[in-house]
Amino acid sequence: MSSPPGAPEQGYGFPARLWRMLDEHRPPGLDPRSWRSPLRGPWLTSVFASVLLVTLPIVTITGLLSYVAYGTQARPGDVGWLHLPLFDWPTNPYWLFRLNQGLHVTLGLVLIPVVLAKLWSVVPRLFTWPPARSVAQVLERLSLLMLVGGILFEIITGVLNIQYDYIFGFSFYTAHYYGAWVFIAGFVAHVILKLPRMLSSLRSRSFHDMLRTRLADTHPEPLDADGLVAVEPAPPTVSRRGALALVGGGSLMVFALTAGQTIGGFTRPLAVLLPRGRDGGDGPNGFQINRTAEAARINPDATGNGWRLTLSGGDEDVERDRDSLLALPQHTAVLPIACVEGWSTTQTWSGVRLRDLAELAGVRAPDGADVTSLEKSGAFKESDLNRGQVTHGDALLALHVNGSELSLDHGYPARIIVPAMPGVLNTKWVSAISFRRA
Ligand SMILES: Nc1nc2c(c(=O)[nH]1)N[C@H]1C(S)=C(S)[C@@H](COP(=O)(O)O)O[C@H]1N2
Ligand SMILES: [Mo]
Repeated sequence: MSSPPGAPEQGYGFPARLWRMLDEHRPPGLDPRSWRSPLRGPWLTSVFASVLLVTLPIVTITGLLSYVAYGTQARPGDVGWLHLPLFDWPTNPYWLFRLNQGLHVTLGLVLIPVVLAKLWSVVPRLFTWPPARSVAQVLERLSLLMLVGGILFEIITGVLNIQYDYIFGFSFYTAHYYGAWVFIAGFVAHVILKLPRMLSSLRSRSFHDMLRTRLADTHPEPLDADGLVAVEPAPPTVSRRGALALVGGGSLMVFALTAGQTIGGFTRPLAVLLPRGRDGGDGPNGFQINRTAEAARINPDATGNGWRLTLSGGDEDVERDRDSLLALPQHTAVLPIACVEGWSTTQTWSGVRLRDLAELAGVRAPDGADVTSLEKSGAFKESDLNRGQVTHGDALLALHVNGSELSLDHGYPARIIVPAMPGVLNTKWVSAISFRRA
């Protein structure tokens, strides 16, 4: 078989002709030459890449840890064989989940400008034609699809979730988790393929010098094999340091407008980008409310004098009204509510120790507990605590906060508060606790 004239020598007839045909039939508009920024090039791309190489693993690992913290709440069946080997999420130190989730959400948000800048810097690559010339290239492009698709999906679902709470119900959780694994696969492949080029590109010019180069002295990088550098560059309108400042400034601004929700204090009112975690009103119950009693359709009558707490797990169920719970030894602990959405708030809670309630129920060494809420629908009607979360000395069924009765919106007549536990498990309007025996 002979190659058609002009086809690459090494090609067999068919692929060579195919490539030539594709080359001649480039879809209109798919022309890398239409990307003309003189800043694009391996060095700039590698600067963004090196930032993401260090920081994205932190976002990923804190995300996976958050999944572990959900424990049995995550329902193993939801994610099939991707279910992580579960270990019991600890109760010490009490700020562990707050730190984990604050990092995950804050860093995830702060990196959005860097991710967008990195995508901008490689966008001509999306317009190479034909898209791939070998099996290796097809695989590389597939890993890119997982990387880019994965991270955009995680950003979009993550931001929607923290803005609108659980608009996806628990499927947000599963979707964000699957998306994470697609991203992880793409990220690992990409790092293996590109790390050497990233390092050599970073060495191609001095970062220090680049920060001192003005607009007038800004020139394109030498043409590169990947086609990042514009073949017909336009005159520069911003220096590289200007571009880096723009991206860094964007990240700083996101930080300033979001981090207050978890750092608290005077920074809290600054978190204007977030719907929760700003002003919770005044007084002892004046801190953020994730979902009001009305939104949760709590019938106020059910929380009045007729309310009883049912304790089970022992030989017989035990019922207590609020006054008799108040007659038990009360314990006080300063603990945060740390929501998976990233906001947190630390308050002084008092109430009955869960381990005392277990004893009252006749369960001497509880292995965990199932908590039921008056709330009849949605994801919150039940939650599952592990052994440490029941036996820790600061694990409470809280009746008071900051010296006052709990407000209805914060879970009156009684709510769960446990150190280092994801906020979502701190069930409000508790109606029953079922202890598991060891
Ligand atoms: N019954 C019930 N418990 C609940 C919730 C809820 O909506 N219903 N929200 C949970 C979530 S997601 C968080 S972060 C905390 C928030 O508590 P707060 O509203 O008192 O701040 O309560 C948790 N307990
Ligand atoms: Mo939450």
